[in-house]
Amino acid sequence: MQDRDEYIRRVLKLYFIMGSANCRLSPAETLTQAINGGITLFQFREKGPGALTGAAAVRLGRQLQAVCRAHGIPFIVNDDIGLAETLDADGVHVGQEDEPAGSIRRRLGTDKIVGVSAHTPEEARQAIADGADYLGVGPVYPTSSKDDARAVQGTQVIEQLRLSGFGIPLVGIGGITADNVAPVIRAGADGISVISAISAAAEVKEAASRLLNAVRL
Ligand code: 3NM
Repeated sequence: MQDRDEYIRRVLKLYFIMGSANCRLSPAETLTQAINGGITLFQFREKGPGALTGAAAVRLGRQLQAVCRAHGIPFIVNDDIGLAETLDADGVHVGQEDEPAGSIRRRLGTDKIVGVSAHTPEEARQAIADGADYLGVGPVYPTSSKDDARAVQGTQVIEQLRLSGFGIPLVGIGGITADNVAPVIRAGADGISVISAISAAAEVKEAASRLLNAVRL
């Protein structure tokens, strides 16, 4: 358990989330550059305007998974457990509105990574009881990448969780950039999860590399 937590904390350092709607370059090119810049974990999140569905989503998922595999980066699927199973992804990330983590854990088995979005100590407690490997906590700052994001909470929930003894691996998410990452780590997050700070950057590789340096400071 200790080893697993350490592994999860390590891969959570710079957790890049992306789907085709988020990219300026092609998704594969964006991901390749992000990996070259130092991302430690990738989540395929095919949502938003023009998002691919069905066989096209599976094709893109396979392509991005192959890029991850070639570089030893774990590949997580957002929400869609069926897609994660089809691709034999390394794990899934789910929100509070999705299938409960306990049932996902039973479906996927103990080896896969299961991440859960949590906004309160109660949701965190439930996720841990359900066998979650890590929590995503946000939105820390305003974000335009998620239509149904909750109210901005700053670093308050992360601090609250750590102060009340939650030691589970945890990332902050929402509006995080190289310039505002420091308070997120100081609050107790093991890493950060970003979409636009990498996918929409003029220089994707440099943006990822700057973020990684900021997380390590
Ligand atoms: N989940 P960006 S915020 C996917 O609060 C997602 O749970 C959030 O994108 C949450 O880094 C968010 O561009 C969007 O702000 C993050």
